[in-house]
This record gives sequence, structure tokens and C-alpha cells, in this order.
Amino acid sequence: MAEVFVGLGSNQGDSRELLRRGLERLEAVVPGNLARVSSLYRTGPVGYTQQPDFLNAVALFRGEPLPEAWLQRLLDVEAELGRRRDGPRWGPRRLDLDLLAVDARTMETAALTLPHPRLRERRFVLVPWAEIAPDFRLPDGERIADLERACKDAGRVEAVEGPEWAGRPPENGRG
Ligand code: PH2
Ligand code: MG
Ligand code: MG
Repeated sequence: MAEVFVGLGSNQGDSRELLRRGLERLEAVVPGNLARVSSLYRTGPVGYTQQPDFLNAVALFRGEPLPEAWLQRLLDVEAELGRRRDGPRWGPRRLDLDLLAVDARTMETAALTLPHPRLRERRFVLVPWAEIAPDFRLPDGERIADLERACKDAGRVEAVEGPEWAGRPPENGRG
């Protein structure tokens, strides 16, 4: 079984509900494979700043080791929940599911780069990730908690709700 980290984000529609339903659908594919969910964070928009704040979270799944299978699953769930792909790059979206890491695998294809190429610059990814897996190491040996402390992104990242936002029993919330 692989450890698979997924970043969730939304700043359009009912974002909290979209993130919750996104997780539920991912889990429905392989019941019981959702191991940990972070708190829910309100974050200032990065990259393209003329848009509303995001809600972000990170989840850990244990299961399917094939990155391509995960990518397809994430794209399917984004589409099922009404994601459209006609806006600006880094612009507003209903649901964004990003594959952050699959174990310590590295990969670089047209469709997918692992680990996610911009995670080091993004506190909205590193803060929730460090909450659920501070000791996870990227392929080059860097610890998530250390990357979070070293990150120079000054973006706003504020916890607004504990892991129970995802509607899971507390004993599963932090794995
Ligand atoms: N996602 C982006 C671009 N900018 N900013 C925040 N705060 N959160 C995001 O999830 C986000 C973003 C592109 O995927
Ligand atoms: Mg993204
Ligand atoms: Mg994405």
C-alpha cells in the first residue's frame, strides 16, 4: 500500500461542502482508504490575487500505488463536482484536487510531476500537510515540517475548523 497525499482547494460555490463531498467520493472508490484529514484552512489566494480566499486542506490516503490511477480519479471527482477548466491559470475554482506525493516517488511526465512541483512555495499546502504528517519525507529527504518552517510564502493561512469538518469519526481524523 502506498501513502498518497492529496491537496484540496476551493474558492467558488459552497467550498466547504465541495471539499467534503470531494473527499467522500475519493473514499468511495476504495472504502476505508482515507487515513487522515487536516483541519480546514482559510488562505489568501496565491499566484493570481484578484480572487476570493480559498479553503484548503490536505488528506492522506493509503492504497493504490499507481500515480496515474490517482490522477485520473482526482480529475474524475473534480469533473463530477462541477469543475470547469475555462478560467485563468491559478484562477477561481469549485474544486481542485492535487496529487502532492505518492510515497517517495519521483515522476515527470506531461500529465504529472511528483512530488508536486510548487509545494515548497505554498504555505496553504505545507501548513495542513505538516499538521497530519510532519515527519513525511520527500524523495530528497526533506521533512514536511522543516519545509513548512523554511517556507518564505507570506500568504495568510488560518485554521477555521478542526479535522471534524470532513464529517469523519475523530479517531480517524488524525489517523
Ligand atoms: N490554488 C491555486 C492558485 N492559488 N491559492 C490558495 N490560497 N489556495 C489554493 O488552493 C490555490 C491558490 C492553483 O491550484
Ligand atoms: Mg492546485
Ligand atoms: Mg489542480
